[in-house]
Amino acid sequence: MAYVTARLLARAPGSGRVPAALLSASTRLHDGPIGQAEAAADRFDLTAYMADKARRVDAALDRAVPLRYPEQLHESMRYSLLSAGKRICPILALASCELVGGDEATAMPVACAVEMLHAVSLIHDDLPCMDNDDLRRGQPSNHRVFGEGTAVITGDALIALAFEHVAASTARVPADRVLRAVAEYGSAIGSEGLVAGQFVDIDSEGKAVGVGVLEYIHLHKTARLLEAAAACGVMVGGGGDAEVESVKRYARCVGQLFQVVDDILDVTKTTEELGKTAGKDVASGKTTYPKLMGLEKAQELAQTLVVKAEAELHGFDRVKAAPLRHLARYIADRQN
Ligand code: GRG
Repeated sequence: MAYVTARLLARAPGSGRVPAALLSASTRLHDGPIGQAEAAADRFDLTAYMADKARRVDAALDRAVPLRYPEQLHESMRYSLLSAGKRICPILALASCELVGGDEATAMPVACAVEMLHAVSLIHDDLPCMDNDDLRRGQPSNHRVFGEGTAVITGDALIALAFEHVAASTARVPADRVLRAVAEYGSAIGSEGLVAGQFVDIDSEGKAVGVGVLEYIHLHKTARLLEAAAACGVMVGGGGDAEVESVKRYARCVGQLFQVVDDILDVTKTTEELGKTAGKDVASGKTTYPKLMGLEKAQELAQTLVVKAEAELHGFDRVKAAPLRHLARYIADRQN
């Protein structure tokens, strides 16, 4: 989706980076000349940042789930949790903590917890009674390796561990903040969060749904967990209520953006370019943004969501906000 940044940010041809001088007014904190640190923030290397954070999250997840008795259950937990994902939720938690001046170690337990919850949602989503998918992250899905019963209780164990991990491993954070983070994750995955999105999705199968229902599904299935990750990062990092609300609105835009882009790629890319079956949504009759509003309007919606996401970061330090600003652009620009 190069057109998103091309139109929004007037990216210099061939540079692959956004020169500070070319940033649109909406992405600037102030109208004066920007300083060296801010110019560096605009040249931010998101790929290196994400690789570095993902490596540390993986090491922390590895420590959080040692292979102990009963071995097969813990092997199953580790199989899904440590498989190669993008780690967007945990990175969002760490970046949000650092946005408000907290350090990485403080947010690592909430970062690990959100990846555990994300892993549960993928394990359960792949089950024959749900999406019935045999492949996940390029390897056989959990139930194909460990069996359906083990896949279900692996999810149960990971949910319990996620909450235990936040409560027991978050260090040097006032207890009321940890408690708020626990409540945030509970609300994010519950019957008005992720589970609600999944329920409405299943319930809508085979029915003609409008934009309102489509949006409800994506805001609950995808955006809600991202919102919670960002919110918990700010909570343990010492941020105030207004900062929590800003990052939640940012993450909500990013979550919706992720889905709009997914739908657009399905109809604009080949199977080779995507690395998964292109045109699957159309073939299965799935309701998508391009189907409901047309490709051009869906592309406009993606652009609007990037602008809205970035606008939520305007009140924060530009340098500290660089990872989140570039993450939104990365999600808009991804090609597969
Ligand atoms: C109680 C946690 C819990 C869940 C039960 C099954 C279920 C309810 C919800 C399913 C939610 C679901 C599968 C949402 C999709 C979210 C999403 C955008 C997944 C795509 O993730 P990738 O492929 O992730 O971008 P990785 O981590 O592989 O990079």
